[in-house]
Amino acid sequence: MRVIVGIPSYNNAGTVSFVVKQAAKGLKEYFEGGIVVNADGGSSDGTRDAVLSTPVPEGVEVHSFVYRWPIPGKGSAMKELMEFAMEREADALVFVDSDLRSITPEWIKGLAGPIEENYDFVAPLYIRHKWDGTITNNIAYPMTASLYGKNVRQPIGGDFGVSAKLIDVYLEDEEIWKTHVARFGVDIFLTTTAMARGFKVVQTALGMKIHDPKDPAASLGPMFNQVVGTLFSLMERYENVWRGVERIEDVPVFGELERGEPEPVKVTLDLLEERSRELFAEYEAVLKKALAPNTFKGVREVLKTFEFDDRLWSHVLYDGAVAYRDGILEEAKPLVPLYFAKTADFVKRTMDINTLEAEKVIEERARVFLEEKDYLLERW
Ligand SMILES: Nc1nc2c(ncn2[C@@H]2O[C@H](COP(=O)(O)OP(=O)(O)OP(=O)(O)O)[C@@H](O)[C@H]2O)c(=O)[nH]1
Ligand SMILES: [Mg+2]
Repeated sequence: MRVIVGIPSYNNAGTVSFVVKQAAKGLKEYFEGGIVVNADGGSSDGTRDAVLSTPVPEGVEVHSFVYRWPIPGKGSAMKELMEFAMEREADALVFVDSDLRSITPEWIKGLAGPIEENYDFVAPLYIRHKWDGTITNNIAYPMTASLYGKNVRQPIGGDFGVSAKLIDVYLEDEEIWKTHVARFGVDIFLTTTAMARGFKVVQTALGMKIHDPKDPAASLGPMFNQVVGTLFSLMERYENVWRGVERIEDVPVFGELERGEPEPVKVTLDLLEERSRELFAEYEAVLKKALAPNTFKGVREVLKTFEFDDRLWSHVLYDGAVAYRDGILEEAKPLVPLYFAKTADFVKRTMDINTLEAEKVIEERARVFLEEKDYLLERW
């Protein structure tokens, strides 16, 4: 099987060489070689030099290019990595992030191996610190599971394996690459498209994910807007798929997930609450129009205590999706203060428990979202 590993990057000189090395080792060990290719967004810190000067085993080629697609973002890099993979007639393309510090050669086997067994989309399954991946845990996971009925725990993990057949579908409509999909919307686009179009989906156990994490209130606002905007637009497109889904089915897992407590991720609770209140005041008028009266009333109460139950949170996102469809919300951004509030609630609720125990809180959330799906169906 011809395997290519694609690495999007933007100013990752400090970490990318390690990723290239591990990827190259994985290709050599498990696939008799292959290509590692980097698509860079015009880094100024020498990222491309770091890629190209990494020593790799014989039989592995290393390439690096600056993507040409005019929208700067992770999605544009991934689009051109897919085009590269098609030109080279790859059977499987593996994406890995350039800020990973816990990647091993086995990740390449785990992400590409299932393609050999006729899967088309391989999602990562890793242990992440309870406060890493707050957009995943609060939104992408419960929404995707309850809408499309597949229990994929890391729908926007960033490290994926895809088949050539699926790449054709990702590249079929150029227009989509002019949206938030060109930025951080790309991960939810890849996962949702694979599910909604009926491709064979699997998860693969990768152990821990350790990367350069972000403190939510300080730097996750734009990412929220791009991920949630994409998720909402795809709801319009795949309405006929998710409408009929009434249960969440398990998705097979390749390999076995080890246990352990990952290194802690920093979350500034005060900043979350402060930014939540500030941004809520800024967007109050549009939120009043976008949310159902009861939901709006509920979130006003939330901002007093930062206790935010999953049922109300599901209504916020479901109302948000409807308002987005109707053009009342042109972007998902006005929901950012509520994401911060929900994250504050989660941080407080999980202050004294470990990552494994926090998992239960998140699984329960997906169950609540599914229960509340009737609410979405009524409003949609
Ligand atoms: N080419 C390119 N790559 C990017 C850009 N932004 C991010 N990336 C790459 O996309 C990958 C993921 O980006 P991160 O910033 O680590 O985001 P993340 O890990 O998904 O998000 P967090 O979980 O919030 O940390 C990394 O390999 C980045 O280098 C960009 O504008 N252009
Ligand atoms: Mg990262």
